[in-house]
Amino acid sequence: MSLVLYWHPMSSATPIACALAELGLPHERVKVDITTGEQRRPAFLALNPNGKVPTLTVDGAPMFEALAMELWLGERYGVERGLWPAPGTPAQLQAFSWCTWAYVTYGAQLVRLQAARDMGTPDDAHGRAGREGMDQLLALLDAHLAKRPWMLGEAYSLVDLSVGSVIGYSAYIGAPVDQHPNVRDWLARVQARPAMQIEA
Ligand SMILES: N[C@@H](CCC(=O)N[C@@H](CS)C(=O)NCC(=O)O)C(=O)O
Repeated sequence: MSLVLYWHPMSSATPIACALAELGLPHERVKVDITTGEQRRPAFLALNPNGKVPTLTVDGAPMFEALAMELWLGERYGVERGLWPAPGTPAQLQAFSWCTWAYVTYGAQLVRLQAARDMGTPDDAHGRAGREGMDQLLALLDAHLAKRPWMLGEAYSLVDLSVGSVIGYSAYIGAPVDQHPNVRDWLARVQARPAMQIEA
């Protein structure tokens, strides 16, 4: 199967590049310079009408949205590598739930802070509300991680990579995890994985 990742450094494509590395999957990388508008070229829009990275092609067939790629990579390649739960197990239900939680529920708070930052007013009402919303969700995550070392239990999985990528980015833009020691320690372990060190 041929995989091509369209990416830009330090972007939403980064977790996908890391997941491909964690899975040890051979693939081609095509850099799309989103600072010069390459993402709006017709050839790229034909792959992803949103004009965004990441975009992944699988034997030439395109897919978009990082969350969709993470779930698909887990299902397609993760199970056989011990990095994703087997179909039909309770752990698989948790995998879908937590990855979606990170991108959708936590992500909804994250974008409020991101928007405030982009406006140059990270401490305005939106920024504060976003940070508060994330803090409440981090408390929930902290309670989850108090009972298990990794998101799904005793073993690292791509769920840690997905959730950790979102939480790591939010910490980077100003929603620290220091008040949540289980999250803080888990995030450090996730970020120490060799696959997270690649240039992406
Ligand atoms: N929800 C999308 C977000 C993708 C996204 O916002 N990508 C940004 C880079 S972080 C992008 O390509 N921006 C280019 C643009 O908006 O023109 C996903 O998860 O794939």
